[in-house]
Amino acid sequence: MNRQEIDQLVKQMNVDTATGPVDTRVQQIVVRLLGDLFQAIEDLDISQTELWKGLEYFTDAGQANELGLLAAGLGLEHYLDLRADEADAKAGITGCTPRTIEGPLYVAGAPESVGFARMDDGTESDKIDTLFIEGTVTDTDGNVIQGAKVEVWHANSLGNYSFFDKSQSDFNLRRTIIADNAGHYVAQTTMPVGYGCPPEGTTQAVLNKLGRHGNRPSHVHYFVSAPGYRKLTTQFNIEGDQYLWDDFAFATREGLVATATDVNDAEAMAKRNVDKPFKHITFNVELVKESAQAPTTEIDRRRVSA
Ligand code: MBD
Ligand code: FE
Repeated sequence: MNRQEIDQLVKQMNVDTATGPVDTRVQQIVVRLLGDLFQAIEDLDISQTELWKGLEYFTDAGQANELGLLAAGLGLEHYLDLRADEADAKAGITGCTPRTIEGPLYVAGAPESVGFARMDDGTESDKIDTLFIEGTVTDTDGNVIQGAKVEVWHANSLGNYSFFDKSQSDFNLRRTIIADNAGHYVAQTTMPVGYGCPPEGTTQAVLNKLGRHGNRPSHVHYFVSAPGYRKLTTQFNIEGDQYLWDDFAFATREGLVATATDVNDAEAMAKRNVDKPFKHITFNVELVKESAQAPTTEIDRRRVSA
């Protein structure tokens, strides 16, 4: 069949058959995606077995709750960031901290504190470096944003995230820090280790077919928000990790690479109230004012909340 015949057939089956109220946006998208799928079946001569294997794959990926992971791994989530960047550029939005993907592992409801939070539950203190993260939230002119909400989450020494990894305590390595009167936030935590897709999982199965690995560099996620400003979804990825520029989820971006410096002088340790050398990362955040010119950065997606 040619495209005209395909589109005609899709319309006959899914548009002309409507007998009740139609969500025209859903109809538009379904019709387009079905037409594109039928066309791909034609062009690639996709067999019936291949088609059913594909549907079975989505069943399995959904049952494993890996569709969010798949979207990250295939670059769909990064592509949406590139589109959002384009829309920002068109709207004249510049100068703020770059966005990068949320990923599938955020959990709402983390403990909240002002200015400072200890993020780790202490169970890995003996086997991994302590990390202090600090920064200031400002607007694009450098004015501090008091009370900005800084949501931070990251992996443990095995690259695993609490909640999804049931061996960790509730909200381990997840906190909401309200920037103090100087727009400053400080987090005491442990050095994250890069995530790897579950080796026997559905996402890794596709990556294997593509000859790809499923690893991320060491990184820390952020949502930063304040009234009147566009919500920022971002992360920093840590210099020195072998996957820094080989991230299976394509989240590392210019402007989002952080260097962890070693701190081992007694005075600094005393000031931070720790008894061993630690790592330190500065991550300042610049938010841009809310704008009607660009699509909202408040993304509605299903997120767990604990
Ligand atoms: C992660 O930690 C992550 O950030 C992404 C994008 C995908 C899988 C695991
Ligand atoms: Fe992550």
